[in-house]
Amino acid sequence: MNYDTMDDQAVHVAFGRSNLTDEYNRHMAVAMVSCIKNCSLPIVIHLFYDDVCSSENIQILDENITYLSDLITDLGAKIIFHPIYCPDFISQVPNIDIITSGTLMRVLFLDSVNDLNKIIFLDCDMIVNTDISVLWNLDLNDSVVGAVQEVFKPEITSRLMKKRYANAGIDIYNYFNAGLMVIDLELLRNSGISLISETQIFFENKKNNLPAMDQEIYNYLFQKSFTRLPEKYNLLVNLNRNFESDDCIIHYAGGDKPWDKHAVSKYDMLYWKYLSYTKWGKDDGLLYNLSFAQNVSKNCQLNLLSDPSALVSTLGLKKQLQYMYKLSLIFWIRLFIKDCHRLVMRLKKMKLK
Ligand SMILES: [Mn+2]
Repeated sequence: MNYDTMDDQAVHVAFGRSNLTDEYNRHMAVAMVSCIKNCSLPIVIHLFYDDVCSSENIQILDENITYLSDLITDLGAKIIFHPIYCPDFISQVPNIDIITSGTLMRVLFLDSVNDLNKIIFLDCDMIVNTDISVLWNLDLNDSVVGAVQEVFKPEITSRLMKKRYANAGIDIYNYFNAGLMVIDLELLRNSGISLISETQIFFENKKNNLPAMDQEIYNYLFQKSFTRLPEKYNLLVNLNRNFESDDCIIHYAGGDKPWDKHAVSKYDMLYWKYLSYTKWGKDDGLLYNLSFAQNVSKNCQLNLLSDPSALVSTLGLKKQLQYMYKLSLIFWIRLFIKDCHRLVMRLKKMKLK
């Protein structure tokens, strides 16, 4: 792999996918764009994906690679595609249909980046609404992994689950979310731990039906070499919608994804904001969701309006004017209602006199 001098100070960010031919490309592209738009250092994106592609999908794969490559390059960043060979045991992993081999790229990627000392792995259901270079430069205190602790509420955790975790050798009181991990690759290599064979052993020996597979392996292996990052670097918005700032990395983990429903919170709106920089931001069906969401969330309107270029490219000029017209209409109607109210009050006072 060739890096030029620019890459010496670059932030290296990674994503994993089982294939590059489904609609999750869109969500991943949005996450990538958000990352680049807010990063004050050069950025290199590593995309690890399952090398197997059916012959009828080869053309789609090529088109998608070209599109992603153009998108990222146009934004001034660099993207490196890493097709990954998945060992046979991966297809035997419990629930592999649901978690997909994309999630397991976190344990398969290491040999593809031999000349890299650090990487930040991100889920595709995340928005980086902060400068990720600050996170990149945080000290990990000689830990292999930097991650945000997941609040595992013992009172709602069933006995059975507690037992499963205990049997798997995982401490639920020191448990991190693997949606974002800063990984010290040098320390990882020096530790002598082979991620792939450890993963295989984990699945073969502990057929334990634990829910989030890659997360379980990473917790199992690195709980004792993990540094807690501030919550803002992996904000689980479906659990905490009252976080005071949107200067953070949003993670739509769990059921509610902004693209599944009409977005209502300021966090959901950020997805639409960054979508506008992609080709999907010109899709009418998606725009319906966006305009609905704009009517729902005022805060988010302000976010979008603070970046008019995003709005123009999303709505088009005509739609943007219609939108401004609606906003001003609401303003005048409000003013009218206020005046009526004042008039009524005056009349009441006159009556009293
Ligand atoms: Mn996730």
